[in-house]
Amino acid sequence: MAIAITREVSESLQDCQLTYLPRSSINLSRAREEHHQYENCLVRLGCEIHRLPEEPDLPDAVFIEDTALVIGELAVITRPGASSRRAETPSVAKKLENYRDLRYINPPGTLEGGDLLLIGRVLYAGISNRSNLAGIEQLQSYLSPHGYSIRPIKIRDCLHLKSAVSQVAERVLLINPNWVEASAFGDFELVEVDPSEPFGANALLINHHVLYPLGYQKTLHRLEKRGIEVEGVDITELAKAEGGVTCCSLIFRR
Ligand code: CIR
Repeated sequence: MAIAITREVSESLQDCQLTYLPRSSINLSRAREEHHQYENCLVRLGCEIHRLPEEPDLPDAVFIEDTALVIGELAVITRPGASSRRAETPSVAKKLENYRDLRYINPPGTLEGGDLLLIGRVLYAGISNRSNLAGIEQLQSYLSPHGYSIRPIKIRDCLHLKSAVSQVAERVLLINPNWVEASAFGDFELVEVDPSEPFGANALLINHHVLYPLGYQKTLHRLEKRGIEVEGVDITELAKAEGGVTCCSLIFRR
């Protein structure tokens, strides 16, 4: 069974980092309810939830994906490019040390998990405002000995690589081609987001099912037309904090 580490939504979520969206009022109790429904969905898809306690003073701590990369052989604790998020990592390291040997991204490297798309033994690593080449090179030094190859990719106009592209089936990616060069993924079949839904490229593939936000109906229909089975989740409030479905969990095999 897969483990999904999550973290309760912080009471200070309203003060989250925002890069591309204007600040709007977030309903905290609704955000918490969405998060619990998201966890329930992960349980239905075969995960065991390990929820870390709330970090009241760390607004973005619910977006736990950004703090680590877990692979079969080890876990890498990131160094978020957003300095307000660096205090999120120690509690994640403490949890992950029960399951994996840990490695750390050190200055001047920065890295956030939202920039990492792992498909088999190939890791696509977004070069973004949050993740730099120094961070990606450190990651490479930890992963290469285990047979992983790293492909750095520049993104534009979005927060993370996985805002622009994510995996929806073994050889199928969901992509917003305005935010990342589609040719970088030439080996894959690509489903494009509906042009009216630029934020719709973040999907979470788990056990052959895709968790996908209910807010992007046109793209959702494109996925269904392609024969991809979708579990819709409402993340309206979390999306106001620029959160998506991949970023609320760290999923790995025991
Ligand atoms: C941030 O800007 O860091 C948060 N407000 C949102 C992080 C979303 N993370 C992700 O998609 N991996």
